[in-house]
Amino acid sequence: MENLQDEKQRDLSINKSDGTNKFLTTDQGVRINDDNNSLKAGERGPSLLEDFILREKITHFDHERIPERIVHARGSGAHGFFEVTNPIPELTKAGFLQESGLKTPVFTRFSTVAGSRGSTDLARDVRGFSVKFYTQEGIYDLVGNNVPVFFIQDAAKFPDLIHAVKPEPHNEIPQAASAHDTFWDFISLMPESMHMIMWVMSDRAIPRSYRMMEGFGVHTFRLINEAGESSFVKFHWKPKLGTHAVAWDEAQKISGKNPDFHRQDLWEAIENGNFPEWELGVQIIPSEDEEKYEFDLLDPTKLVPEELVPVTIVGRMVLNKNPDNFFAETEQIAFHPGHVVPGIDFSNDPLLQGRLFSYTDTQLSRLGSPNFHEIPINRSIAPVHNNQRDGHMRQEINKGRVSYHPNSLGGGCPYQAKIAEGGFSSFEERVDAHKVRGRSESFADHFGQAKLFFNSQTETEKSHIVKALRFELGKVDTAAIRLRMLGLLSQVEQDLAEKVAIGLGMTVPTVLETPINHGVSPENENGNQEPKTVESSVSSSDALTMLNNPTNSPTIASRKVAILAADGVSENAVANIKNALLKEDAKGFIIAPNLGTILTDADGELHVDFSFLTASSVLFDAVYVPDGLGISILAESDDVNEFLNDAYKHCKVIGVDGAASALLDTAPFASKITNDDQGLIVESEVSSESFATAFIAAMGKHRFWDREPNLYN
Ligand code: HDE
Repeated sequence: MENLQDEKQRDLSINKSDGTNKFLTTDQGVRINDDNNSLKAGERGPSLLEDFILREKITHFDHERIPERIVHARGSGAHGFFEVTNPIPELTKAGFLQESGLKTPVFTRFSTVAGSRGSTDLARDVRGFSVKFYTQEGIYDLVGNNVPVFFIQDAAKFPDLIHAVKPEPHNEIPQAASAHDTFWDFISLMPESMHMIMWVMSDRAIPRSYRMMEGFGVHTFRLINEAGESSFVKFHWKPKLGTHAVAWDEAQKISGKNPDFHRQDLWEAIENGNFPEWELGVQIIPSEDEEKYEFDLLDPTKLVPEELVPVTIVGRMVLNKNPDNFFAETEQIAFHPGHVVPGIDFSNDPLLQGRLFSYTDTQLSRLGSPNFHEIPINRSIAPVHNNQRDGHMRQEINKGRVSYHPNSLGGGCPYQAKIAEGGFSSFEERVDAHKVRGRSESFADHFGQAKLFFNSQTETEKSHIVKALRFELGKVDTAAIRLRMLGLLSQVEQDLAEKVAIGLGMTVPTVLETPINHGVSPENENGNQEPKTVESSVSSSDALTMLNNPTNSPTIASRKVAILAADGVSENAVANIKNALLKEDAKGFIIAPNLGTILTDADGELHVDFSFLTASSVLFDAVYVPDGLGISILAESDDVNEFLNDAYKHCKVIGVDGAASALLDTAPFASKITNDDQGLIVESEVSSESFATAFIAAMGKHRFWDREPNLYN
């Protein structure tokens, strides 16, 4: 197989345009002499309809927008490549997984689900994680999320779920938030969503960065090998930077200070050469093990614990190029879980089956034509020849009189490929069944894995789930909905329900109000089961936590440190930390009362990156206040106190040396500081190497959540 790493860029270059040193023209190529004035009958007279230049410009502008995605409208993407590190030819014949070192171009888009295109990146929400592989055998799309399970079991409920979570229809409130009555009304009647709810109420739903999220294919898919044998597979993306989150209070503040936080983070990391990277892993379940587990592989509300089936790494993805044009690439890209190549196939997961219909259908209204595959970002680098013809905005000029098959006039071309020639053939699964509108009994467990998830969390993470639920349900006006939710939560864990109830000023109901819809309506006889709990055969799994997650590493690469300073700051101290950070690929930014420069204690000048007005603790990973004569100015600043207070509250590393140590005595949180807080790096000696080492090591731990019980009680 030929290495295709740059093939997609070469393909895109055909459509790229750059106006540098070129004349301004109309869309018809006529050079424009005056782009500032419309054609008028006299300088003060009415404009003339004849002005084709004005009409063309305004008409194009009037039609610039296309409908945003019905879900996942808000997103950001980048180009990169996928490289095979551990080929699996025995499992799949997919060409892009065959040879070690083989590189395939990709475009990856991350997104939130509920918000509009202009909504905040830091909403509490699932994140989309979609990868388009431009393989030599055609397009393969892995359209996943950063959570391995989903809210519902059957595609029929998807429009209901999305209607419930989107802003309420009468007043279009709230934007990009699940904390409102309609969402929780629906959830409280859908016990099958409880496992997903645990994930969405956890810090997975407020990632620190797109670069620090896991990705999951969610459904069980099939791999097919050359011999036509099938195994089931679950796909995993494991981030090189580990899996990290922000605090909920922080997320809300970021939404105000920089709603583009994740978009900017991805963009800047790539511009700075800190290319985001993930490993692609597979969990393989042999066909004969299909019914081996206490959960059904076809049920998308279940995961396969890594303790039962380990994840095998097969390759890595690196994102190394930002798009040239957001609309042309990130907005017009069209993913579809049904875009598969020979060697990959579907399972009968009823959610996946519904998705296989939805994605082409939605592109027809979003992109406006069945020719969306011709849009440069969607174009396959494998040759495309068929008898599909015409339609809005058709680009291709198909030659000849033949547009049907079979034909003799065209010599039978384009001709079908035999399986040995790479022709796609579906896995020949035997299906012998009655046609039913129903659900399998094996889908009836709605609480077993919700319990597994909750019980796998650290105490800190459990407390964050409790607080998230208090927040979300606290925004629900209808008491009956809150009560139903407490009942469902008690099925996951009594202690969880009781703690949430305290925050709501309610008590957990002892008699469960039977949820009226658990996948089947009472009138329907087909598979009408009560929701139940099936104990998971795994009692706890570190892969499900963020804090004990095996993907985590102490790297601080690409992290940002705020250096608070004023005139008289120690030049050595600043240089010491900045250099130490640079060695770790992290960066320090000077934040001072005003933009411009500040004077150092050595009469030098330091460039100021942000003023107190434009910066905020929530936009940085850690804070450092260096020694200096200006500490008294900082001590009196409300902005500095708020900065430090937020950093402390969000459990970030705070470093102070020399005279700056005094700031901790006057800080609003001074009385809460404990002696064993390893996130506070205090040093009387200025510019010491050990200070920088300790500061960086502490940053590698990400956050010091042990502070929290003291903060909130
Ligand atoms: Fe999607 N989903 N979805 N979804 N989804 C869309 O397709 C849909 C589901 C996911 O960056 C839409 O092109 C149905 C699960 C991502 O462009 C639409 C069902 C998972 C993206 C659609 C699901 C996803 C979408 C809207 C239930 C995780 C963004 C725009 C049967 C595995 C892709 C579009 C991008 C987008 C339908 C459930 C992931 C309407 C009907 C489960 C990451 O077709």
